[in-house]
Amino acid sequence: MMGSASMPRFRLVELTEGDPHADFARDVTAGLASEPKHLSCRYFYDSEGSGLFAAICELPEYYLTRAETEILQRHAREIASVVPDEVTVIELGSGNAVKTRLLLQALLPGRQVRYVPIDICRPVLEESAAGLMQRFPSLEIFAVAAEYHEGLRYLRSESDRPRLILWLGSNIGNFTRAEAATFLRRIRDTMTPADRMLVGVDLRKDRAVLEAAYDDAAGVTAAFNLNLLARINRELDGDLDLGAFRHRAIYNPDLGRIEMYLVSTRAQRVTIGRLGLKVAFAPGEAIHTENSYKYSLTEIDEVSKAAGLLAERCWQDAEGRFSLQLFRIDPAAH
Ligand code: AVI
Repeated sequence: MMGSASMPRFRLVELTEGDPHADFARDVTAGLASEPKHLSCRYFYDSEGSGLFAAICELPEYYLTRAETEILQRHAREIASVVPDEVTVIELGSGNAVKTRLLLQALLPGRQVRYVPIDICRPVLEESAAGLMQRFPSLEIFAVAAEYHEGLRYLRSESDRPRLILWLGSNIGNFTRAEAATFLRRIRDTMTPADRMLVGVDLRKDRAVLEAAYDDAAGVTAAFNLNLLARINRELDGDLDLGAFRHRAIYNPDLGRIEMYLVSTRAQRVTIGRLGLKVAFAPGEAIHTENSYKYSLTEIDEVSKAAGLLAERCWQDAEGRFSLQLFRIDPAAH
């Protein structure tokens, strides 16, 4: 814990429901026994995977981070203008919080800000909090190491001041549209009329741009995807040969989503010692590891309406690749 004993500027709680290793073991068992095989993208983000994701955000092909940063650079002051003098900024999936700095920079002069980053990866939370505290000497940080649904429960308790809830980076894209509406509705049900929510959403666009963003020339996204198998080897005593799987990212325009797979390059049988499991792969057989949904403006409207939210403002980057939406609750919604 940092800060003075009487008034700590930094606190961290870890809200782990049950045993995360047991969840991983259970989901790997179920996912590899399924037809077709699948693994959840929530398991990408161990320390290794969080580092690889930070590297993805810097890639020339992964335009999402740059586009969202451009919008924040241009409009952070306008966003700050709707925020009261005392505010709690809650960020879901805060990661390294690089973009959040732009907002905090606009908010902090003249405001008392408590920042509540919620992220599954504790080391990332600790590192980003240390950087933010150095950069912003008056900032109070209460970090929450938790999954989204646990973090949501926490949102209810942080209600002594108006809140600005951040869900940036098109994290919404890793939910189906129905799940996104349900999740936003659950957040909405914690909001008062003074609260605002800022959501970053990646927009539908050309297949070539999308597929390059998820299959970069340097192979960082491939390494990010393959880290799931490396994680099975590390944590569950697997013997998967990473060289016998290749990364695949394809755009499905009907569903408006990028789909990521790990494809077995040959017939093989793998053993996962801690699970007492043997799994056979046919040549070309795929494990589905992630969906990343892209939105039209109409689809954003539909999901936000279903969640009982009203867009007070929305912005796009100059090339119209990404949208940032500032929501408040729709009092007329049921
Ligand atoms: C975290 N999430 C929004 C990223 C995305 O674009 O869907 C994860 C990612 N997967 C591959 N590249 C980035």
